[in-house]
Formats: sequence, structure tokens, C-alpha cells
Amino acid sequence: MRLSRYFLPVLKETPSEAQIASHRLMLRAGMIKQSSAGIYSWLPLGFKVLRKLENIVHEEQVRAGHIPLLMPTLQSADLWRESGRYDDYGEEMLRIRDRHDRDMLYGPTNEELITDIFRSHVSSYKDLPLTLYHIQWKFRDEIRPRFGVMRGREFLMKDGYNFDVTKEDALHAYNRHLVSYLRTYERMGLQAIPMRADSGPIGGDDTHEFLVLADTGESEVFYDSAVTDISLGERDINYDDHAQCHAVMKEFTALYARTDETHDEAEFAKIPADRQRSARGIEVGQIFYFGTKYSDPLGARVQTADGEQVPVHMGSHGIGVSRLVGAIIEASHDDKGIIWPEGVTPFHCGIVNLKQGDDEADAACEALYSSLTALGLEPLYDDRNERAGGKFATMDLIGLPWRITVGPRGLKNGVVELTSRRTGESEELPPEQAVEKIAAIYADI
Ligand code: 5CA
Repeated sequence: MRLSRYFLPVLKETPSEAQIASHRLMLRAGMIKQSSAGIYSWLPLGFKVLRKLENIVHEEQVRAGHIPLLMPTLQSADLWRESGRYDDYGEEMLRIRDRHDRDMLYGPTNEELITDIFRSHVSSYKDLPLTLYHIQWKFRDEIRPRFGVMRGREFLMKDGYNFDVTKEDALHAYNRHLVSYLRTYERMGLQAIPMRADSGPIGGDDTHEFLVLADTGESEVFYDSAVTDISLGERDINYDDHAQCHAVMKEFTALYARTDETHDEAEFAKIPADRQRSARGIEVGQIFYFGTKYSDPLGARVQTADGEQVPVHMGSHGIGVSRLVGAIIEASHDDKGIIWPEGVTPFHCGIVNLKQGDDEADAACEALYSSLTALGLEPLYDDRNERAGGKFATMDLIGLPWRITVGPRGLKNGVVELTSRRTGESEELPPEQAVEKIAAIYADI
């Protein structure tokens, strides 16, 4: 993309309404624009990141054996009356009446709708196990929407639902989700710690939230610092292997890590004193096992091998896709702007032309642009007629992990400059080598 033809409405001033870094930077970098309280338009740069996160979520879900579908945002109130949640859900549910005076609602979550799909089409144990998921906009009429996309009213969520004949299988689905979520967050360059949590209005027995540690997080958390030393890394996971998923789940949840609702001082005190931590965290996902809470009232049953009719065991699993954009920025920025992890960056690298209009500099930038593009990479070429200082400031603000700087002086010696946004370190090298280096960095991402 050439910046002269892109739509990147960066702001010079720091918007006064933004209280935390990610909100401020998303507005300044022209990623979002508020349309009303807690509701945002995603401008091109923000939309690109959102799509990248969605793709990672899809890939990891499919890898775990889960099946994508798409349910609507607007739902009929009748189903929610059947489950008993229409009245229970309270003020957070946006209720709408259609022209025929039918009660509708903008879905805050989809347990009812998915259970209805299930009961209409599945009746035998032979069709299970089954996990269906979608990535769809949700609406929760939060009393205090704030921090930009972190606590919005309209937000994008991946929500998945598993259906199993036995509790044992449903617990495997729980473990499988836990592992696939760890992998999802790691690909986004994040450490998200599973913490025992409270199930809130979704209900259920077992639940973990995934938290990214950040001073601006809304949740208070307590944990054993040893949990921050473990990661999935390159481990080969077989998602059908109950024992393996269980072992990984245990490994990641054995140490003390809880949100304030489930915090237990006596348990916490048993951790060696130098490892006790209390901090703040951003909740980027939550998984639930709730057994037959929805399948029972909604009549989602299957026939077992013995001919018996049993309600299915279910769980639901959510990832806050739009919130993650903010969470990644909270975890990765500096005074100058965002620093995107390679796995989610909107463009793979920036090209800064220090002397637009200079034949040699222009030609070198064009050549870099085509070589990178030919390799399947997406560069953002700042081809505007602007001062170098302004171009650097924009690149630093929007946070592309790599920048190639091209100027007449370097070209005389046959070199361009390759700079890491994260470390600020630069090296001079011939243009072809800069391209090779960037290609190598992204080769296994
Ligand atoms: N049905 C279950 C799981 S599918 C569910 O709704 N879970 S949830 O309530 O925990 O939401 C899942 C994730 O959505 C949360 O972990 C959080 O990351 C994100 N989320 C929840 N509320 C908001 C909000 N107001 N703004 C942005 N993201 C949110």
C-alpha cells in the first residue's frame, strides 16, 4: 500500500477522552472512530488488525477440530424465555421490538441460539462430539463503556459451544479449548494466563478466564509468579488426545492464579512469599463448562447407544477479538506509539523515502516495494512529500515492526537502513538483503 493513496487519518493531538494508552494510540493512529458511546467504526488500519486476529482465531479453532458457522446478531426473545434468561439477563441486554410487536434482542451471547440449532438437527450420540463456533458482533449495554474497544457496548467475540454425550467428553472439550486458546494468544505475541474465575451470568461449574497482565487492566488478579515462566512454544498438540490436553491444562492451571472473585487468602499464603503477586489484568477470553444448564430446559437431547434419551453436556468458550486489539497495544507500546508483534501487524514493514521526487530514491523504493510484494508481503510505502521527521513519527506511531529507510546518501553506497521498531536498532545493508531479512522474519509466522 502506498500511504499517499491510503486512508490513515492520524491525529496530532492526544485525544482528551482517552484514559489509557491503547485507547489513545488507537485514536491517534487512525484505527478507530467512536460513533456513539462504546460503539466504534473500524478505520482501515484498525480493521486490518482486527481481521488478522480473526484469522488467527479461525485457524486455531479449526486446528482444534471446531467448526465455524455464523449466527445472526438479532435474536428472538422467545428462545431466551425458554431458557429463563430473558428476565435474568437484566439491563445489559438491548431489547428491541420489531414492526409486528415481536420482542427481539441484540445477542449478548449465543447459548440459546446454538442450542436451538442443535436440538433441531442432532438427535443421536453418533453425531457427537461436536463443537460449533462463530465470530460475530455482540451487544452488551454496559453501564460504563470505557477504554475504547476494551469495554465497548458493541464488540466482536469468538464464541464456541461444545456438545458431548458424557461429562468426561465435555471436560475434554474444556481442556482442548484451554490449550487452543493458549496457542491463539501466543501467536498474537501475548502471554494470557488462565485463572480460575467466577462464572457470572453464563453460569456453570468450571470456568477459567485468560488474563493479560497490564496496569490498566480492569480485573484484580493474584498469582504465583511461576505461571509467567511457562509457555506452549512449539509443542506438538494432538487435540484428540484426552490425556495430553488434560496434562497441558493441569500444567497451566496447577499454580495459583485467580481473579479477585475467587481469590482465597489462605491458599495464596501457601505460595513462597517471593512468588506471591497481585496485579491487574485484561480479560481476553473465558471458557465455561456448564453441563446441562441449557440443554435441559431447551430440550437438547441425544439418544445414547443404549437407546436412552439424555441431555447433552455443554460448555461455551469466548475470545474478545476486538478487545484483544487494545490488549495487545497495552502490552506492547512505548512513548512514540504502538509496537505490533509480527503475528498481528497490519503491514509487514514500512518503507520511508527520505527524498521523495529524487529519481534514485524513488526507483529504489519502488524496487523494494515490488520485491516485497512479490514475496507475498505487504509493505506500507510512505511516498508522501513530507519531511523525514514527520514520516518517522507516523511510522513509530502506527508501530510496524520493521522499517526500511531509503535516502540518496545511503544509495550512493548501495545501502538502505533496516530498523527494528521494538529495539530501535538499525543496520545498513543492500536493498536485496533487507528484503531477504524481512522475508526470513515472516517465514515462520
Ligand atoms: N458465551 C460466553 C463464552 S462464549 C461468554 O459470553 N463469555 S464472556 O462473557 O466471558 O465474554 C467472552 C469475552 O468477550 C471476554 O473474555 C472478553 O474478552 C470479551 N468481552 C466481554 N465483554 C466485552 C465488552 N464489553 N467489550 C469488549 N469485549 C468484551
